[in-house]
Amino acid sequence: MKKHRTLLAVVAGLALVMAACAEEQQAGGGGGQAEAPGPGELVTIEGGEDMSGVFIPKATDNPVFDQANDGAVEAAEELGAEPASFEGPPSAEDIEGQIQIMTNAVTQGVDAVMISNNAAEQIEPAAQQAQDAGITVVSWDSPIPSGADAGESLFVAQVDFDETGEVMADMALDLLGEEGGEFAILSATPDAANQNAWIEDMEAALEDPKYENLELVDTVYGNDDPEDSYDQALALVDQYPDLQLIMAPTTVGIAAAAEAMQDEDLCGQVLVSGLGLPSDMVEFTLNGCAPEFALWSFTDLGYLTYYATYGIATGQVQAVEGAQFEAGRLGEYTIEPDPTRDNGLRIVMGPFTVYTEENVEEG
Ligand code: RAM
Repeated sequence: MKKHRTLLAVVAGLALVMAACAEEQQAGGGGGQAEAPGPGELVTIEGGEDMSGVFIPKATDNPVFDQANDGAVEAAEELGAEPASFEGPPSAEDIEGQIQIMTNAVTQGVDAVMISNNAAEQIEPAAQQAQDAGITVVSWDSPIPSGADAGESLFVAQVDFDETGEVMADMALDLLGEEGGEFAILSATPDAANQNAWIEDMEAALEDPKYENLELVDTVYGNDDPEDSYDQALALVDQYPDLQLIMAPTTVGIAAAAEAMQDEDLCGQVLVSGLGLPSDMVEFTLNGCAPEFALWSFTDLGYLTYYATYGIATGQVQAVEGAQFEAGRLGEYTIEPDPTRDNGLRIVMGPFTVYTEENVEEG
């Protein structure tokens, strides 16, 4: 009996040692070579390996993308890797320019590309080519519509896209009150996957009877260009004399629309809301032209994007549903199917911050 027990203890001990060894191997001790842990096992992404990458914004003339790049550089430094090169077209209208940068990255043979897609489906052949060449393709801010079917491993969503419509509808209701009124959307470029998803979500949210007095009269595009957006805002006011609100789900559009309303002394008549950078909006929030708007941290978005991409490119994280990892100071994330696309995976950063005169100065 005693002999049996000793034997059992030895066998059990051996099994434990073997399990521990297997776990150590899985945890990526061998860097990119080791098999990444499967879903359900939390991976702490660790530095030590280099990763060459390109961080591609919609355009380089938009300060939110500089903030995102600052976050990506912070993450690279933390992980001891070379920061990705920040390359984008000079303006958001230059869609061809963005596609060309993705294609060049394939020629350069980098390890990873991180893109805020401004070219809708037109980016897909280049993204697929990148993945075929062994490059990790991660989108952030604005996804690749066909996701995994077009070479994308993961989309780093700033917020839950299915919440954006309601957040905007709620701000419109807050500003116009129960009696509602006419409002119009001033968007970015017509091919921006993020804005198009948010607009679609807002249209769906408006079906709720609580928003029945909010009447969406038009959607126009200012191309994330301050002048175009300014002109589009004025054109809306000319075309719709009863317009009470311009909802701009773009940091460029909202600031331009608020400036246009201020310049024309229209602030009391036509309010402006949407997604804005607090530093751009502070003056318009305090003077009542844009009393309420929302956003998230672009610095954190860039930081999280770099971490997730690094985890995938170095083989520490598998880009599969259920994979869990810890991304430095932002904590834990789980990869899940993206409900806004047919075949894409996402992680959601969140949350929104809603800004009013109470907090816009701290933003
Ligand atoms: C602009 C860009 C960006 C979007 C924000 C809200 O800066 O279009 O993609 O996320 O607005």
